[in-house]
Amino acid sequence: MGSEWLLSEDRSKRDSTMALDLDRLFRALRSGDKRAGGLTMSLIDDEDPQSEDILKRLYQSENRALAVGITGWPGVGKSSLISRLAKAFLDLGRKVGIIAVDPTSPFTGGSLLGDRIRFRDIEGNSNLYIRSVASRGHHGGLSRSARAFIKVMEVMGYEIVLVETVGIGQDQIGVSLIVDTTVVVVAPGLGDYLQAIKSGVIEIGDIFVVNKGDRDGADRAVGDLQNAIMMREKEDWRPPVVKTVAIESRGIKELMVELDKHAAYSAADRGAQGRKSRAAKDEVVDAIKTRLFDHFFGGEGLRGESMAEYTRQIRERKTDPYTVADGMLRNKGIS
Ligand SMILES: Nc1nc2c(ncn2[C@@H]2O[C@H](COP(=O)(O)OP(=O)(O)O)[C@@H](O)[C@H]2O)c(=O)[nH]1
Ligand SMILES: [Mg+2]
Repeated sequence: MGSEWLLSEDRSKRDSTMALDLDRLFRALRSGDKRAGGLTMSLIDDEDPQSEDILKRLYQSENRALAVGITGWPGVGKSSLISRLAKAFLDLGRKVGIIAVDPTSPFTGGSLLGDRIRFRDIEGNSNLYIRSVASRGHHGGLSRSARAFIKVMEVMGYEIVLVETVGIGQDQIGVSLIVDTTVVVVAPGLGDYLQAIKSGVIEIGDIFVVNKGDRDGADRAVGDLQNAIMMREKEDWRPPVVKTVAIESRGIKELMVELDKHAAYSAADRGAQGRKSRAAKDEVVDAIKTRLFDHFFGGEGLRGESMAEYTRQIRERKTDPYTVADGMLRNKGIS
């Protein structure tokens, strides 16, 4: 078997009639081969026919990575913080993965290689692996791909995986279910942190960071957050608030200490295990949905000719989506 396509992320080189040798792929992954990692993640992102077999194998790995979600609004300093954290872990000799779910992240675009001085001392480090989640696929959100990417990095021997996500909403909540620790980052000014308090983000944070601690209002933000956390339902883990100045690498050690504490706590905690169970249940439901969807549409997706006709009728208000769905299910002998 030729190896060009195995070692290339250029899928067009792959003969579509030839199945990928998964034993070989996983040997390459376990040896830490980044090209094999890139190929595996692309196959998953593209929902390749072999991606489920790949996912099954990923779950058999005994390697474990600590996955940390870093979340918050654009501009609060997530990427800066991640680069500093990555640097600190790399200095300790750890293998660090970064997954950018944020499409605007400098990790995903050319600016990573541009003039952003904060990345200069980590990029190119052989113990660092950066990937972005490219597509939502049609079967799951970004969190589905991100979860698989964490597992790929785990198999490759990465010990810490930092996942950058932006904004709030389903994807954000989804991401908090697939990581071990969720760090919510806010910044003083602009009312960012007050928005966080109002929007329910408080509920998903295991650790809070007030970044841009060099700015006015940072201490007030810490206090406000602490108060908001007090209002949370009582639990054994009291989320700490850490003040950082990412651009000066200040507060990074303190954040690492809290990450360590939380890792130790959640390894033993029933609440954290409950969250993992919920995440596992979501995955089973996802898998069932995918199977039902594929079975129902027979690979045609929503592109079929009759679908075009239905959507026209819905647009023209001659029918509605619910009646169409009922009709389609009846045609297939379901319901
Ligand atoms: N003053 C100050 N600026 C910061 C700090 N951390 C990041 N920034 C700046 O804030 C901007 C946004 O940072 P970035 O990491 O891209 O934020 P992200 O969108 O949350 O990933 C950049 O111009 C950073 O240089 C900090 O601690 N203090
Ligand atoms: Mg960013």
